[in-house]
Amino acid sequence: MKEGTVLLIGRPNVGKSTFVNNLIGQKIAITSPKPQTTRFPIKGRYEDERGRIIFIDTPGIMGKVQDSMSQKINKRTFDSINNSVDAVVYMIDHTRRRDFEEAKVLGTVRKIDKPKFLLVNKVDIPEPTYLPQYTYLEDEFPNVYAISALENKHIKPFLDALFAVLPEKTVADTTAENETNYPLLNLDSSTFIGELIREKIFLKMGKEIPYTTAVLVDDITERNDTLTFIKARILTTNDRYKKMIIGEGGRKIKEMGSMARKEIELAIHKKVYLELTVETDPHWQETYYK
Ligand SMILES: Nc1nc2c(ncn2[C@@H]2O[C@H](COP(=O)(O)OP(=O)(O)OP(=O)(O)O)[C@@H](O)[C@H]2O)c(=O)[nH]1
Ligand SMILES: [Mg+2]
Repeated sequence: MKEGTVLLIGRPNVGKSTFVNNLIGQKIAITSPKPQTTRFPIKGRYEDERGRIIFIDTPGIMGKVQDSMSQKINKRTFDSINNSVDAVVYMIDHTRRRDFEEAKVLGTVRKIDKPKFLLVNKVDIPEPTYLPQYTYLEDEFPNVYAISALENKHIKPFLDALFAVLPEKTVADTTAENETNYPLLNLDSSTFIGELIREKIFLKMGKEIPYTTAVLVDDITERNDTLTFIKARILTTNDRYKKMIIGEGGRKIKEMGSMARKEIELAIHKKVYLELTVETDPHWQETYYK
């Protein structure tokens, strides 16, 4: 049996979280078309008859870091590169031009001395394609696989090659991490529920607003066998954004709350009452993203 830890790295938006969710067959990381949806490394376990792999989905590395928040998020990805990693998966999106940001990620990947795999994602999209801009990477990465994370297609040859480089499991390795939270390994339920709510903000609000927000889950109480009460707060940096998040007649927050509630209900197999509010806190980044 094999057992190993695999780091997934790439620019924002290339499809890293989509890939991990669809491979594992359960949503562990939120996804959206906006960059840096993922804010911290998330560990999920994949298992089959060959063994188990712990994938670490990381936040996309931002090229131009203008604010302290992206700087902190980038740092979390850099910090997740360490010796406990057995292999690295570098994911690119052929539908986007290679640019300064890609060069920054490639520079980071180059410094990692582990077996490396290049995944060319989104091959279900025929065009636009900038594939010719990336073919030079084939010299550097002997293992190149074109996949569709969204459709979970063409994954098998990659997985076969990945398992081949992972170490044989030793007896000492058998203490599995956090079995109860399988397959999601490093987020507690309130953080995960906060993430599901945050995803709806990324999906439903305009370009800038998601970056002014964080979600805090204050209470999860099982009222009875069938109903769970959840109280959560969206924090944003100013009153103008707060108004937009609430929307006319509370329509926007109701829509996002209802989407999140339905998803939480599916995840926990219970009815959920979600009390969702918005608060202005100009300093949440300093308080919650140290
Ligand atoms: N068509 C297509 N879209 C994809 C594919 N993989 C991901 N996407 C879409 O690309 C967008 C970004 O996907 P994510 O999984 O959030 O990307 P990420 O790399 O985790 O992004 P960050 O967390 O911001 O670093 C989402 O809208 C996905 O639905 C794919 O294989 N094909
Ligand atoms: Mg992500």
